[in-house]
Formats: sequence, structure tokens, C-alpha cells
Amino acid sequence: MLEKTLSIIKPDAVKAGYSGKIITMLEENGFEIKAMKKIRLTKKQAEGFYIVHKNRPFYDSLTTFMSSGNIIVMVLEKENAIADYRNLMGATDPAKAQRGTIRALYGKNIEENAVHGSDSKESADFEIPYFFSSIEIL
Ligand code: RTP
Ligand code: MG
Repeated sequence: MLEKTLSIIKPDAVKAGYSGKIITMLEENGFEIKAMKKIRLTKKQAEGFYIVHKNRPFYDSLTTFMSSGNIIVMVLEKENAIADYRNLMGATDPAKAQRGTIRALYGKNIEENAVHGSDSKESADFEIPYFFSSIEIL
């Protein structure tokens, strides 16, 4: 089934100049970019985006990190996009991510791990409209 997922290139990877390489990997793996923008989140906006993690010990650190610099937010489309993009990202901790995945190649540590991807249809349905209105998505 043709699916949409939300992808974020996180501040660590944008700062390091990996955006182009990551976008190339997305295109080479069959993801079509249906929307894209570069923005900087406020701390409050990062907290709203990661609200599902509000009781996790890393919530404050994560939302401080996610608001520390520019990010690139994209809507990606492909057959089975949600699961396939999670596979292409690799495990949360880059040290444990499979070779050749985005996080293995470009992630620094378990927090500064280069990219985000929706983890379910329910997450994608919350995350895509968090950043894009319907007229901004091809
Ligand atoms: P994401 O939501 O960013 O795609 O990553 P994920 O599903 O692989 O990981 P998740 O458990 O949803 O955690 C969200 C983000 O929080 C940071 N994190 N830090 N210090 C820690 O132990 C820790 N654990 C997670 C990471 O930036 C992770 O991607
Ligand atoms: Mg997650």
C-alpha cells in the first residue's frame, strides 16, 4: 500500500552537512519527497512533537537537542514507507544500527542520531499535519 511517513533530518546531521547525502539515500531507496522544508523548532514546538515521550527520562534533553538548530522536515511516500524508512534509518543507537543504515553512517550517539521517522500509521497521522498543511503536500 502506498504510504506516507514523516522524516526529520535532526540538528546534528544538518550542522554536519549530511543533509544532501541523506536525501540522496532516500531517493535511491525509492522514497518520493512529497513535501520538504528547513525550519528551527522552539523548545515548546519540540515538546509538542515528542509529547508521547513526555514521561521518558530523556524528554528534556531530547527536546533541547531538537530545538538546538535547523532541521529538515519531509513527507516521504512509497509502498510500505513507514516500515521501510525505519529499516533504512537503523536502530535508535547508531552503535547498534545495521551497517549501511542512515544512523550507522551519520548518527553520533543514541540522542544525536541524525534522523527521525514515524513509527506507525497513527504516529504518521499525528506527525505529518504537525508540520504540513494539506496544500503543502504534493
Ligand atoms: P525517532 O522517534 O527520533 O525516529 O527515534 P526512535 O523511534 O528510534 O527512538 P524513540 O524511542 O522514539 O526516541 C526518540 C528519540 O529520543 C532520543 N533518545 N535518547 N538518551 C536516550 O536513552 C535516548 N533514547 C532515545 C533519540 O534522539 C531518539 O531518536
Ligand atoms: Mg520514535
